[in-house]
Amino acid sequence: MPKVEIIGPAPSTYTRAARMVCEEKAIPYELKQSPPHSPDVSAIHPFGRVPVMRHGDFELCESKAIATYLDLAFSGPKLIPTEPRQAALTEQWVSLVNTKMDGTLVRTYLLNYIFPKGRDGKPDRKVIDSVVPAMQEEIGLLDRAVDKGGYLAGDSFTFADINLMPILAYLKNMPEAGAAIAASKSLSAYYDRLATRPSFQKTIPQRPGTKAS
Ligand SMILES: N[C@@H](CCC(=O)N[C@@H](CS)C(=O)NCC(=O)O)C(=O)O
Repeated sequence: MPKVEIIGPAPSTYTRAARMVCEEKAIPYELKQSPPHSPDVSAIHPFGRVPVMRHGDFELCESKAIATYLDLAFSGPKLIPTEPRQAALTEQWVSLVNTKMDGTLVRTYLLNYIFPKGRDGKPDRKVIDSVVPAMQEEIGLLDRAVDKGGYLAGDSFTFADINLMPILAYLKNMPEAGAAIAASKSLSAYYDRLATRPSFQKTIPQRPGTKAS
């Protein structure tokens, strides 16, 4: 069988999620760190977004679609459950995170710190201050979601958790979001527990200039 190629930069949360699927299922894969809108990526994704995937002559874009393909095409633990309620809850949490929270937590809050666009190259305080209440509300929602069963989709680890963990990893290191997560006992415990998984540890993005292990 040809090797799976995951194409996208390691720091991308969505690329990391696709890699975590490979790690969880012990799928041999190669990471090709092409940026969004590069020819490699745009040849597969109509809007040039990462990650994209190649497996032999099969090319695919969109992280959830990639996860579904890998989960169905390869053996190993099921990351997208087949039991109807658990499957639907997994889908629900992927959708909530990707269609709403990604906008608040990543595109607006986080990227303002990582790629500051304010005066003097500093984060734009106005944008951050205006998004903090929505960020805190969403952290609270996630805290309540994982409180009962210890995972987003009930009581087992699924792709919904894989999809969220790379986002939390960044947020934990940001001032307001880090404080909100620290104050959310269930979410903090959830993060600490899931962060020990080898799939998470092996996909930690390396800082530029350091060697990937
Ligand atoms: N719905 C896409 C979102 C992917 C996405 O937005 N990736 C970001 C990097 S984390 C990207 O490619 N950004 C460049 C852009 O939007 O032009 C997926 O799930 O794969």
